[in-house]
Amino acid sequence: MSFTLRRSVRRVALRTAGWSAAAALAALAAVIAPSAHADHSAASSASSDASAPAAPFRSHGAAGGADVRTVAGSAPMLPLFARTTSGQLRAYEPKGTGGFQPYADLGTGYSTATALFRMPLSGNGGAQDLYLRMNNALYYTAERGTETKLIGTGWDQFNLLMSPGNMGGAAQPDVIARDTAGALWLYQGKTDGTFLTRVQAGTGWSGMDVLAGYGDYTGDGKNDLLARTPAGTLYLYPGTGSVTANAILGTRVTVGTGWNAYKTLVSTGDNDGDGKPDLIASDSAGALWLFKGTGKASAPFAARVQIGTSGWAGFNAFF
Ligand SMILES: [Ca+2]
Ligand SMILES: [Ca+2]
Repeated sequence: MSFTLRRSVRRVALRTAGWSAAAALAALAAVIAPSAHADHSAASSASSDASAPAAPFRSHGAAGGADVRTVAGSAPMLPLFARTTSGQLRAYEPKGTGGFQPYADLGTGYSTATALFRMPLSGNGGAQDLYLRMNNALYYTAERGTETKLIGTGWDQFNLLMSPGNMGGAAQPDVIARDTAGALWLYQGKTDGTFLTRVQAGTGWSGMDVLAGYGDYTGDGKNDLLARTPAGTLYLYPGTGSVTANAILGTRVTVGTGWNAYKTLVSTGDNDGDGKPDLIASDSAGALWLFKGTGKASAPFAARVQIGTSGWAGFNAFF
C-alpha cells in the first residue's frame, strides 16, 4: 500500500479542527474515572508543558507547509502518538524523511487509560482509530466517526497490548496481547473496530518487557514482531503470514543487546520514507532515535540516527 504525505497533512488539519475521539474519550474518562477531572484543569496549561519536546520542533503553522510527495514501498508511514504525564494525547506526523513534525493536540483526559494503541481501520484503512483500556474494559473510537464503543471487558488480563499491523488473514491490522500467564494472543481486527475470535500466538512470553514493530522487517512481505527482555536483548520474531494457533511467529532472531538503554521502543511503520519499517526509541535523557529498517533478518536495523533532542522522556506512552 502506498501512503501519501498529502493524506497525512490533511489528517493534521482534521485533528487540529477537533478530533471526535478526543472529545468522546475525554467525556468517557470523566464519567468512568472521577480522577480524570484533574487532568482537564491541568490541560489548560498543556501548551507550556515543561515536558514538551524542544527544538527542532517548529510551530504548528509549519505543518501544512511540508513537502507533499508519495512515499514508495509497502510500509505505511504513521504518526507517532504520545501521552504526556498530564494525560494529553498528541499526534506527531512524520516529516517524511525521518523525524516528526510539530504535534497536533488530540485532547486531554487520557491519564486513566491503562493501555492505548491505534489501528488504521476506518476510512478504508486511512484513518488512525484509537483503542483505550480503562479498568478491564476496552473502548474503540474511529478517527472519522463520532462513536466510542465498548469492545469488551476482561482486557485487564493483559499486561502488554499493541498492534503490529496485519499479521495475516484479512486485510485489517491486528492486535497482539500478552496475558499475565505469559501467553501471547492475536486479535484480528475488523473494519468496525471489533475483533475475530482470538488465536494463541505462543506461550512463555513473560520474560519480555516491550513488544514493538509495525511492518515487515525481514523483506519477505510478512509483518514481524519485535520483543525486548529487561536485560536488553532485542529479538525479532518473523511473521509467517499464518493466523493458525501457535504458527503465527517463526523462530526468533537476536537483533542485539543493550536495548535496555532505551525507555521506550515503538514503531510507526516507515518513518524515513524508504518504504521499509523502522524502529523508534526514546532514552531516559529525553532524546529520540530512529533505527532505520534494512529489510534483512540478519541485521534488521541500521545504526541509529537522532531525530529528537530533548523532552521525549516526558511521555508515559508511545504508540
Ligand atoms: Ca517479515
Ligand atoms: Ca524506513
